[in-house]
Amino acid sequence: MILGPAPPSSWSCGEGINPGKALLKPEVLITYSFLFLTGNSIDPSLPMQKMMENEAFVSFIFFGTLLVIKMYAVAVITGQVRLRKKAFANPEDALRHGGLQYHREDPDVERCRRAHLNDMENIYPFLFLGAIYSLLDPNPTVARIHFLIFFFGRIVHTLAYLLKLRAPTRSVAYSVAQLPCVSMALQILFAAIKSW
Ligand SMILES: N[C@@H](CCC(=O)N[C@@H](CS)C(=O)NCC(=O)O)C(=O)O
Repeated sequence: MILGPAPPSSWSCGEGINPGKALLKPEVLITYSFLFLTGNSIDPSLPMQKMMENEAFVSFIFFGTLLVIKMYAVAVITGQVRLRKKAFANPEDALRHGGLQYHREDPDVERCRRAHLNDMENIYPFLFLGAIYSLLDPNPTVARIHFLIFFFGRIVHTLAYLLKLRAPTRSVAYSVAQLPCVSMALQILFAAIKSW
């Protein structure tokens, strides 16, 4: 059942620095908490609801979030390798774990850091391109193929980096993951030019 009220005009948080106005108005919070607790669906004209009806966007959210979690995993692994190899980035950490001599670099830690840096160079742009591309109303299957290729390319890239797999495994994974990004970038540019 569609029960929701008209989308509130105060839904946005961008009302500037005005101490008289709440960032998110209490009546909005109360209304939506009520709808949530009573199990009633909210008005499908709400932007977020609309977004979640976009199959391509839902696929993008799914794979994008998995890749963000993968990046967190690399960060955790980096910390574990630091502890195991006793190679700390800061003197206070080294002091806590045996002495200042452990304030040093280690090739395995640096490898983890390079994997993470490469993720930042590639996954951050993907999060931008994928979001915009999804809003162009692409064929959901084609969109999912784009996201899947990028996702598996980046997973293999990380595995190849951390497990020191034989070259050119990492480079091939990197290149394969770039393909859907180039495709999405071109489609976004064409769409932008068309509606210029
Ligand atoms: N910033 C990258 C740009 C090119 C790139 O991302 N290459 C891939 C495939 S060879 C890579 O895994 N580079 C290793 C890295 O970024 O640490 C680099 O310096 O290599």
